[in-house]
Amino acid sequence: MDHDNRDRNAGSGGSPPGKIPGDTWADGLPKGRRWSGIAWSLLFLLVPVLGTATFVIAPYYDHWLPKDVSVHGKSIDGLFYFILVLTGVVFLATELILFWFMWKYDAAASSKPATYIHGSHTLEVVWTIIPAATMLFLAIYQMNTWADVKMRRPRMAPSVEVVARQFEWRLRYPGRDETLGTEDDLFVVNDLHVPIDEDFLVQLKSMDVLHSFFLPNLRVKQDAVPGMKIPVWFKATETGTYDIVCAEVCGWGHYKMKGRVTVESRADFNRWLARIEAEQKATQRGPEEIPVAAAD
Ligand SMILES: [Cu+2]
Repeated sequence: MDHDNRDRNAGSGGSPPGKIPGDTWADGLPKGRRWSGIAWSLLFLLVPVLGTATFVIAPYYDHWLPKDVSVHGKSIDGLFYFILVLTGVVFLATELILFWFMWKYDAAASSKPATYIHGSHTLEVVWTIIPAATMLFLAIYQMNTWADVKMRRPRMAPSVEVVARQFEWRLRYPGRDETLGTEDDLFVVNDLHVPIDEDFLVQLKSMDVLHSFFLPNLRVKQDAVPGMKIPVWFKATETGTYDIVCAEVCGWGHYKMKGRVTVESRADFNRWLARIEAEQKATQRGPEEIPVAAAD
């Protein structure tokens, strides 16, 4: 290490890099140094290689985006891939340059001391403007998708009210009167049913803490905030049963806060609603059956 410092200091101190007899920059270093330089370069090369390999292999092991079964999912996935390619190219370029510099300018392999410069004003302006322009472009480019998913709400009454609570999803369907908050409302837990090819509007609430209503296959993710009624909408395009998960650590039981969403035809959906209605009626006691408290 002494050798390093001596030569570096010589390089930066204005005096010409003095050559100490029998002790040149490379000769004086122990042999192991060269191998450690190679090892470190290759170790850093592993980052882009393994990073890329992970992304290439992941889809084959089903560790990739879940199947998209929503109308707006296509544009969300498109944005995701676009940003992934953009950042991926920058990531690969910087990692490969890092590797190349470590390899080429390995102290043990080079006889020249480091040159000190004061940087380049032009270069700094360029590498500030390019990312800033890219971010601005992305901000504008994604606006329409954002508006579709979060701003252009379908004009309709809520199809269901979803109330998140530790640690379940309480669902409330408007009954036959199609109005929430009336006597014929239907109550279900963790089992959301949705008719296919129809706009579906959820009124999202939280009973206790912050939760996040996440339907991966429908590309829906929205925080549930106590004290707020938040509209969430989507249109499902494929029948099947998919996950509902909570995407916000909300307490000890967060991991088990999951439900399922069943996308089905309008006829099946109506049949299911009728069944829920019948079950609910069967378990509800009429006013005459409620026992009157015995007088003391
Ligand atoms: Cu939660």
